Amino acid sequence: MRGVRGMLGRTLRAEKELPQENAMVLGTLASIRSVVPGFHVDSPLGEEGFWLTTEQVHGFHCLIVTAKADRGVLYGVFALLSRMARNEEVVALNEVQQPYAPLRWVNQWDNLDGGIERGYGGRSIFFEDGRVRTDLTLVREYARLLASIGINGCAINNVNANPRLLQEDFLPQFARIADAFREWGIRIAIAIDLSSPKVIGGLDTFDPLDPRPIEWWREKVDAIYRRIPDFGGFVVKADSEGRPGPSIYGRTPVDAANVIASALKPHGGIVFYRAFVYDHHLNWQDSKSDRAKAAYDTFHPLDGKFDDNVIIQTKHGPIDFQVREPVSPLFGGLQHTNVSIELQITQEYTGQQRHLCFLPSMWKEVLDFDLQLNRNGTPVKDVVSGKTFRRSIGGLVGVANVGTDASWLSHPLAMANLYGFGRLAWNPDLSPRAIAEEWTRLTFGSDPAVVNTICEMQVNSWRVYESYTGPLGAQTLTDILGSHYGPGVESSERNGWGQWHRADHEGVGIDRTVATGTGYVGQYSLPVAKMYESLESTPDEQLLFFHHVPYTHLLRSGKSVIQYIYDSHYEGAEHAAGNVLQWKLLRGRIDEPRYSDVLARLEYQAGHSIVWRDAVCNWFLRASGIPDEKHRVGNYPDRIEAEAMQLAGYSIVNVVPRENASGGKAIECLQPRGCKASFQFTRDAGWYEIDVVYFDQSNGDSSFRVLVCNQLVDEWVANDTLPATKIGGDSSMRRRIRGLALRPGDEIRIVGTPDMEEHAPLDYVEIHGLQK
Ligand code: GCV
Repeated sequence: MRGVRGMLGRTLRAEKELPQENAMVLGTLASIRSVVPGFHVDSPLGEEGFWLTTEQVHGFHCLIVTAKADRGVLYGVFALLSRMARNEEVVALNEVQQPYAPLRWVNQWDNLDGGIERGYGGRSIFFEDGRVRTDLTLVREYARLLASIGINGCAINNVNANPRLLQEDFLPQFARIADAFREWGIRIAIAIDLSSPKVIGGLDTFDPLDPRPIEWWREKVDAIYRRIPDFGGFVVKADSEGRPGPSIYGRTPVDAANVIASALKPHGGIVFYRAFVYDHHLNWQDSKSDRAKAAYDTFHPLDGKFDDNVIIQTKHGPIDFQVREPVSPLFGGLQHTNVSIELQITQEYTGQQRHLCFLPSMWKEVLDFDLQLNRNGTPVKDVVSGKTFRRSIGGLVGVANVGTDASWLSHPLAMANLYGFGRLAWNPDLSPRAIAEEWTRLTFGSDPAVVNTICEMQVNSWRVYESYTGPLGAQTLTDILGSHYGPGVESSERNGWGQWHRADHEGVGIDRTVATGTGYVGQYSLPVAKMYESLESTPDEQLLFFHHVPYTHLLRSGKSVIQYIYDSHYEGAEHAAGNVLQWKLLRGRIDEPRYSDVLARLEYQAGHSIVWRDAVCNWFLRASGIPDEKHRVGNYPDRIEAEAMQLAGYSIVNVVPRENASGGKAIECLQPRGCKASFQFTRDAGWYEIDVVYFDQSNGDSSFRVLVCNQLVDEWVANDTLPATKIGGDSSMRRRIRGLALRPGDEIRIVGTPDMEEHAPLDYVEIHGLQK
């Protein structure tokens, strides 16, 4: 009713009996059979599948949505509404759909204080000030949204769980969330801290084999089910990144998971035990130590020992949601255990919803990857859905991290990732393009120019992002010790969190072969291992993940690795700039608020891709000593460095790492009343655009004014909320001043006024001539 009213502005009449006129008939098979004797389905319907059909009933044309159970009817109704919204035929329907995977869950990493770990779409919709929110309107909206894409479960809190969540007073609060979700066929789960029996239970141990914690978990779980009879279960992050776990007592994940599983079992609950277990104090000097091996090394020996209501939830790659990783070998290493694949919808390492990065393109490759475990072909999608090894449960889990932001994930185009996750969990055989097209039509309407432009931008965007942040399998070359956002090539080396690229003066990449490297390759099935063991058969896009090669190594294209690194960064940045132009062609075809919002984000991305390009290329130029054949890297003829300007009040600072500012330096103003940086324009008279590259930290709102020959041409306040409290690649920003008539000798002056910890920092100015 609500969907039709929202789309067509018509209010349908709801009746419990069949009317004597044309109608839409919604109901389970049993209820429809009771009013339409002889009604039967041609193909069998699973528990959550549905059938959309049309029939003459008592001489009237009826559109029937039916399923074995209510949840299937709900999914059928959403499928029908989706067709209507996309202007598709609904008159002569005959369509049966079944979900591919039984578990189609999202996880939220929400904290009790209302923050969201790795969340970029505002505050938590579930929690504020240490409690569940009083107003759960957004939770109900979210539940509806999730149901519309076939999601059937949601874990509502951060896997870095607060033990307080299991205290008595939280139960009634969770019950309210569960009530809101239940209406839409979604079960809730909570992430738990394994030390809870000790931290909040008053016991002196949480040893999973001690009878007291065992009893504690049983009582806790029983209490939860008294309040929430359809409670889904627990998500467990243990022995990972400092979280307590069974290893403290010399116990294994099996010991811990099975204790909790047996408490949940009588109620039908599940334990999602995460395979993201690794040592973050690795000895980086040991060339054999390799974080990528950790999950397989820990869990493969335990295969077959987990209870049947335990699921091992494994990130899609062996590291951590990088822009490109190979598929985790653990999917092949657990043949007698339930598994689920964890995908990340929130764009932690893929641009944090400030960069466009359509992830279904990546997920589709992951799900289709053939692990070659038998001769029939064993794509990841079949392993995780339980089909390959005939497991009764299994599925896909997406870390969504939506927030209170009006568009849930902040970037209006990022919602295509949440949509795409749901659609792939339902049907992994959909193409990324089909998903992008469905989403665009549902979100922006069916204007072909709009649909084509947005689809094209979406389906290319993952590879574009990869091309300027981590090509050839180098993973995201970001600051892995901090924000996971801007460039930070050096940060992933020489520390215990794992090595990303082991680049030195001679070459780049990690040798993970069995013959000479870390041995990681040996965790795959023989045919897959054979492919990755050899340099020749490893796909170029994964090359540096598996092999250490000289910079001069030639790729299949005949290009050297170092030249590819340079070219791909330049091409990526050009593509990002091209997206701005493409988007501008849609002006007037999209409502103004969304048009402007997306435009501003694409412009920002185009600027930030230059920051990435320059940081990574200069880092590799310095490491390799091999110049760019096209003379771009390190040569910026249109650029005037801030440190080379005439400074009044401003002082020059060295930026660390040096690649994160042009020339390794920037200027800062410590004078409360402001500072000036100026230079003379020396080129021919004409029309120009000026890019002012400055830094916008989150700990102050500096202001800037730009004057040409004493005439104010632009002014702004640096008040964005980038993830940075210092000068660097995270905080770098670009302000474009268009259409300026400049003459030789003109003085261009920037006046910066600091605010709090942000000292009106400037990096450089770039001047672009406009064609006459
Ligand atoms: C919730 C990465 C993220 C962490 C996250 C962790 C995990 O390391 O940076 O924020 O913690 O993965 O998945 O547990």
